[in-house]
Order: sequence, then structure tokens, then C-alpha cells
Amino acid sequence: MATDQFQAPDYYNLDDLLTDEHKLIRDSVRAWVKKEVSPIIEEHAQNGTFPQHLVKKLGTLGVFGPTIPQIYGGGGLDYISYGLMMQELERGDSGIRSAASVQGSLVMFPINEFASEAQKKKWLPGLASGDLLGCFGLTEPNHGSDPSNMESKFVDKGDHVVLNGAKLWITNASAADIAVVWAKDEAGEIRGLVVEKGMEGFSAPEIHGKWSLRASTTGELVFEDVKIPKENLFPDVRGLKGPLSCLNSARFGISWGVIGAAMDCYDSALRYSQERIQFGKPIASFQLVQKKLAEMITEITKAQLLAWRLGTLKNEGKATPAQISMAKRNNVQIACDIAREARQIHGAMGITGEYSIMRHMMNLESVLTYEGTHDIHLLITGMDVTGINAFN
Ligand code: TGC
Ligand code: FAD
Repeated sequence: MATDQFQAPDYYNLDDLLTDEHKLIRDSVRAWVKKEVSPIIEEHAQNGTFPQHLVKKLGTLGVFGPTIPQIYGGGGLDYISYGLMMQELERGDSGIRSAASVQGSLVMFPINEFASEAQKKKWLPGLASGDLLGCFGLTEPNHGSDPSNMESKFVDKGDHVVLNGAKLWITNASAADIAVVWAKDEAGEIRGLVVEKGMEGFSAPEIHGKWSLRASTTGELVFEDVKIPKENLFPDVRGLKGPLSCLNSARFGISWGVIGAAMDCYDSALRYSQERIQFGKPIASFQLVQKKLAEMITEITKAQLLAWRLGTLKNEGKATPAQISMAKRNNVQIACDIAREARQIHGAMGITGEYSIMRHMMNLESVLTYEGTHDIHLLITGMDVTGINAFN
């Protein structure tokens, strides 16, 4: 892969909206990505391997659970800091951002929100430091967009429960030490529980053959009569709103993260178009190439403004799930479009691992689907503005 020459676009002086602390955090994660991710990521993606050695380093960097209180090892930071971290990680690769999103928003967030004090003390510090890696099991083989119909269930056996079922498409699954799993009790109510690696009857086989997120590990969670102590059940949450509230945090992070991938594609395309000579002049001098670049920077700027405003609302505790859906859907879509246009500007070079473009493009196909598909988020917006639920 060519040297990482990334220069972040800031067409509307958005840095003026950030505090000095935000910029310091953003710049330190940016520098870390250049040093630790850019030199190795293409090879991992080509080989379909997860750079597991980065987990501990990500913990040291402080990107696991940055909004979690410091007493549990988190950063105690605001949501704009979190968003900027996700932007920079995804500038490197969506798979690295995925690992951090899952750890922070889908594993640490529910433990912090719904777990007992003893559970928080047991798991949060190790997750924050990267000594432990977690995963989040909501999706099942037969239930993706409709998790309310999940089939995984557990029965009460006095001091423990016995869990049966399966989860599919789970980020970090085979690498994880613990899994936050959502399953129904005997009354059919959704509960959250922590399943630990090594528990008898629990396995987490890896899914192979992906064309997307190849530097991320994705797997299954299989539960065959897994005996789980009752201390591993979250006491403070019942129903689908439990897992869906975790998704609010992760979707928020994605709405920032994908801007990083889009910025990387735009930056690379801009540089390439100024250097590549055809018909005796740089391809940047052709109007059709300029149209592509002008539209890319316009969409990036709009996405940055949407994410920043959403971050301020989230900091004030005012961001609604529907507002988060709009930002996730819009920003992932524009990132997909930008990756595709950037690929065209790079011509044949765009299909190689010399540039990050095609890797981003393929990664973003997963991002379009996970955490709620593009169309599910459209229907959430539709429901919000019309008051009519198109799901039921
Ligand atoms: P519905 O009846 O609308 O709601 C059930 C209950 O949940 C509440 N609720 C929410 N609460 C918090 N946040 C949200 N975003 C919420 N949305 C709904 C709702 O108020 C209700 O509460 P209550 O008290 O009345 O019980 O539920 P539904 O069954 O009709 O489904 C609605 C729908 C389709 C929007 C929802 O199921 C959905 O979002 N589906 C998409 C599934 C999804 O996003 N899965 C993601 C899996 S995790 C993942 O992909 C990780 S990838 C990570 C990575 O690698 O980065
Ligand atoms: P389906 O729900 O079967 O949808 C298929 C198509 O039908 C989509 O286009 C969808 O928009 C459309 N559709 C469905 N219902 C409707 C409707 N009512 N109206 C209109 N169209 C509809 N899940 C986890 O729990 N944890 C993870 O860590 C995790 N990581 C993932 C990592 C990767 C790489 C991927 C690809 C997925 C991951 N997922 C994870 C799963 C992800 O959340 C689901 O794939 C997603 O929610 C969609 O579910 P599905 O794939 O079953 O598609």
C-alpha cells in the first residue's frame, strides 16, 4: 500500500466548532491510525484476518467506551469526542471502527446502563483497557431487521439459567472474551445476559468468505444448553428497548465513522486527479472529474454538519432515535457514493490495494446493512414524520 498521505478536508471551517480538547483527541487518534493501522491494514484485509494485536493498543488509546465514567475505566468524555474517534478509526478501516463501536456502544454501554454495580466492576475496566474484548448478539439466522421475533431463549433453573439458540453475523464473535446476548425468558420477555468464553455448550465459529469488512472478524454464537449463573443477567432492563438503546449509541458512532471513510476516498481522489495526466493535462482539469470532486466535498460537508449537530443534541440528552437514524442512513449512503466515485477517478488503479478506495467501498456495503439497514432507517424516519408505523 502507498504511504498514507491523508489530509482531512474541512471546507466549512468545522474545526471552529470543536474545542481544543476535541481537536487534541481527534489529532491523536489520527496520528495513531497513520502509525498503527495504515501500514498493516491492506494486508489484513487481503488475507481476511483481524489485527488482534491492535485491541490492547486501542484500549490504551482510549477509544473503548470514551463516554463511560472514569470510575469504571472509561474516558468520561462527551459524544463529539466519541464521534471524532470513530471518524478517525474508520478513516483507517471500517473494521477497526467496528471493533471499537461494538466494544464501546454495544458491550460497555449496556453494562454501564443496565448492569449491577458488581457486574460493572467485574467487566468495565478490562473492556476499557482492551484486556477483554466483547461482542453483542442480537441478530439471529431467522431474525435480522425484526429482532423482536428472536428465538433464543433461556429457562430459570434456580441459581442459574439455561440458554439455547444462535446468533449470526456477530462482530468480534470468535475473538471475544464475553458476549452481551439478548434472549427471551420463559414469559417471552427480552433480557440481556453476559455469556463468557469457555462456558460449556457455548461456541463462536468464525464466518469465512466475506468480501466486506475483511479485516474484522465476524462469527456465530451458538448456545447449546449453556448454564449461566444468574449473576450474569442484567437486572435493570426488560424488552426490546434494551438492545435498541445500545444501537442508538452505535448508530451515532457510525454516522461519524463513515465520514472518515468518505474523507479518505475524497482526499485520495483529489490528489490522484491532480497527479494523473491524460490528454496532456491533469484529469482534475476535466469538468466531469471536477463535478465528482465538487459533489463529494459538498456531501462530506453536509454529513459533517449533520453529525456535529447530532453530537451537540446527544451531549444535551436531546437526540431522538429517529434523528440518529437519519444521520446513520444519510452519512452511510453518501460515503458509499463517494467511495464509488473515487474509485472511478482512480481508474484501474482504484481496484488495487495500492489505494484504500476499494477496501472502503466494500466495507461500506456492510455498514449500509448493519445497525439497521438503509431501508429500515428510512421507515423509522417515515414513521416519525407521519406517525404511521410501516413495520406492523
Ligand atoms: P417497536 O415496537 O417499535 O419498539 C419496541 C420497544 O423499543 C422501543 N424502541 C427504542 N428504544 C430505544 N431506542 C430505539 N432506537 C428504539 N426503537 C424502539 C420502543 O419505544 C418500544 O418500547 P416499549 O417500552 O413500548 O416496549 O419495535 P419493532 O419490533 O416494531 O421494531 C422496530 C425496528 C424495526 C425499528 C427495530 O426492531 C430495528 O431497529 N430493527 C433493526 C435491527 C438492528 O438494527 N439490528 C442491529 C443488530 S447489531 C449490529 O448490527 C451491530 S454491527 C456492529 C459493528 O460491527 O459496528
Ligand atoms: P433482513 O432483515 O433479512 O433484510 C433483508 C432485506 O429486507 C434488507 O434490504 C431489508 O432492508 C429488507 N427489509 C426487511 N424488513 C423490511 C421491512 N419491514 N420493510 C422494507 N424492507 C425490509 N448483528 C448483531 O447483533 N451483532 C453484531 O455485532 C453484528 N455485526 C454484523 C457485522 C456484519 C459484517 C454484518 C454484515 C452484519 C452484522 N450484524 C450484527 C447483523 C446486522 O445487524 C443485520 O445484518 C441487519 O440488521 C439486517 O438483518 P438481515 O441481514 O437478517 O437482513
